Amino acid sequence: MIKTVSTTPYSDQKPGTSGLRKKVPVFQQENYAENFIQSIFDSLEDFAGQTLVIGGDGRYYNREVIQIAIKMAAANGFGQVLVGRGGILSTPAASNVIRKHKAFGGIILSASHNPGGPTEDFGIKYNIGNGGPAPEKITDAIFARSKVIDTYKIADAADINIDIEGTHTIEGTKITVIDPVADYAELMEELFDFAAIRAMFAGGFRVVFDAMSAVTGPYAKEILENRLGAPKGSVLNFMPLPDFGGHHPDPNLVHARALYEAMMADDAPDFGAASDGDGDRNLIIGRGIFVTPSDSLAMLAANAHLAPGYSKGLSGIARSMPTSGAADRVAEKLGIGMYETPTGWKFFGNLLDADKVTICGEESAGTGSNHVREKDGLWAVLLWLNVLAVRKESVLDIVREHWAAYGRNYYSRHDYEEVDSAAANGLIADLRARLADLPGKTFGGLTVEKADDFAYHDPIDKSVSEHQGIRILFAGGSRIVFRLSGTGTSGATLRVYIERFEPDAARHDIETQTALADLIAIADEIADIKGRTGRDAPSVIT
Ligand code: G16
Repeated sequence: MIKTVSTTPYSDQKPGTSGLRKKVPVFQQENYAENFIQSIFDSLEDFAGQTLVIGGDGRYYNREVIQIAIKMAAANGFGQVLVGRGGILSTPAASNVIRKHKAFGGIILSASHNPGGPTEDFGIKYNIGNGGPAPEKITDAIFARSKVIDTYKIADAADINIDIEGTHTIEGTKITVIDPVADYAELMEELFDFAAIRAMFAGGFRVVFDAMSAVTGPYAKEILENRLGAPKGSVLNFMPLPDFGGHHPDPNLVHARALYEAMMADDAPDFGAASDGDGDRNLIIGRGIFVTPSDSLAMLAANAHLAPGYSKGLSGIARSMPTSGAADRVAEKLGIGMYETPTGWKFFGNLLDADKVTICGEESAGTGSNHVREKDGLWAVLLWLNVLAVRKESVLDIVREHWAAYGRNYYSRHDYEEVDSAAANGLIADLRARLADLPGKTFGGLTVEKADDFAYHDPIDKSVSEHQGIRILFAGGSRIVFRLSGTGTSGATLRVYIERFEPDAARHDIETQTALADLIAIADEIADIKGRTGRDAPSVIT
């Protein structure tokens, strides 16, 4: 039986950078998840009889919402639902399943790198038929609908057993529980030279991958250990846990500190990597060298032709605006297009669909390609391994050679988390009001050349996205960007992105914060960060 349930709207269901993210108790309010899921369905057209993919990163509350989403998809007329076994699908794997099975779209339950647990974070996002996050046109429609919704539809059926692969029927809708890893592992085998990587491992190359008790564990075990022959134990923390073992499943130098320390030791493995809660972010560390996400994008773009899936070369590269300009130099040398988009993977979808770009990346530890429409942590790890297997050089040597050839973009992001929202909004509003006065002014010996509030004009669908970050560009190529995160769940997070270009190879060995010290001081002077936030130092430096 299909029930139509009366409900009242919530006013706070506005999707952020990547879907709706809130604390678990918020999602546990009466009809909260149901309202949002129905608002998604009400914003879509012509999906009767089509396929919907449902999966999540296994965090606390995943299983409950998986059952709700299945029953609501059945009640709303989808013909088929594909759900990952155990309710698990990494974000890139979900994107792949949507594309491979020609689904209408997918619902992904994740709050990415945010912590999980009864009082921590949960999230729901909708991906469209190309496998990518819904564009703003759709997320705006979902939010508008959520503000007036008065009923939702749900099948009055028993929970299905999502822990065993098989097929069920609810109200005429076929529900198939699928292996979450198989399709994804098969795709990786098509893209990369598994024989070369296997030979490298057999020759004693040591890899360590920290799955951070999150969703990539089963994927990394299957691919790195079972298919590529890395020794058992190469994948750490491989059991997905609802609370990620009490940690932040965020692969950065703060939350993956132990991996970083291990990789800086004299007897470090050759290659260290980690992924986040839902498997779309990556951390890359060679013995003695952390590769910043911006550099990793540039280096992967410069070497991608060494992997079978990219042997024909790249059509173009895209990066989010706050990501460093390192990839721009690679695009220039290759003579291919370079696109600068707002923060948010959804902005890459049109460029990928139109084959304007093959590889995309963001400073926030996301890299990916046209193989799916999400960033992909394990993909980045495998592309690095493929490059290392072919070049037979260390990560450190590859990084140094790259800087020598292209110059080095010193780069760091300073985050001020859980800042008072009014103070953070005030800081940005004040900068915005002063943009016209900044050019020509000198701070610490650096002259502002240009200052603006980044706006993106999508070259494919002609949509315009404004207010995407305050950019202050200095003569000589240095840059400071200020923006507020769209993924936090309490207060505001101020992100300050700092970049300096250094062409001289003799000056490529300076510690990053030291190399950027003058710009860091200028950022505080221009925006009065300490005064406005009351913080002496950032909460996280990456
Ligand atoms: C999401 C988006 C990314 C974005 C990141 C940080 O990643 O998909 O495109 O760069 O958030 O966004 P913000 O600076 O607004 O917090 P994820 O891994 O959280 O899904």
